[in-house]
Amino acid sequence: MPEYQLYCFAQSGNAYRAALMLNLIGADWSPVFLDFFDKGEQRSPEYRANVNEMGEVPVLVHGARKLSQSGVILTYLAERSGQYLPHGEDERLEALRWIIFDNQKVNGFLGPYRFLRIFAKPPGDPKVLAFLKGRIDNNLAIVAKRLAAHPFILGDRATIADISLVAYLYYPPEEFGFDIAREHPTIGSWLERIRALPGWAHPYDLMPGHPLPA
Ligand SMILES: N[C@@H](CCC(=O)N[C@@H](CS)C(=O)NCC(=O)O)C(=O)O
Repeated sequence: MPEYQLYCFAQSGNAYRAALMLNLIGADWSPVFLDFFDKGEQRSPEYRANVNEMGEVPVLVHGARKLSQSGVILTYLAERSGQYLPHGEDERLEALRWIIFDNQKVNGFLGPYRFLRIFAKPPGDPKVLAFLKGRIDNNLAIVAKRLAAHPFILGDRATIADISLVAYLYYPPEEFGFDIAREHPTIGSWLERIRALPGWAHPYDLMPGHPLPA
């Protein structure tokens, strides 16, 4: 049995943060497929009772521990491995600041936008999509500006703040209907720097469940 198990599915950028981190640190891990789209397993009483009361992925299982919230999982893995770890109080707080901004306002809007656009049946109301797109454009511009001044979010090296922020950004542009890397060249080159890290893999190659059955 691998040291870590991760409840996840291929289309989840929230889970990708944890899967990518496990791969980048060279952890011994295996995915546990959660059937989100067909069975809605995350909403079952069993899942809520035994895996995650919040009804979400990712969940990282490590021995007797079950951790949810990707920011918590990233912190745990960085502290245990010493990799992608912010150093000192200032960096730690700065990483937390970007992780919260990401969860709430960057990928926190991008994930539901993509879901409502391509997975929801029926698709989301155009007015809701337009609202989300406005927020996304504003918040991606904030990230792009930051990356104009630094190769990575905290400075010269990649940390868990970067791994959090890439959550949905490697999924194909057709899924969003706009090309984030092309619209924001500093984000595009940052994504290439992260793609070059040893252990990087695409979400559709790292987690089970892609493609979805027709
Ligand atoms: N802030 C959480 C977000 C987790 C999340 O929203 N995961 C989605 C999958 S991408 C989920 O499981 N949603 C449950 C549902 O919609 O029922 C994290 O970063 O771990």
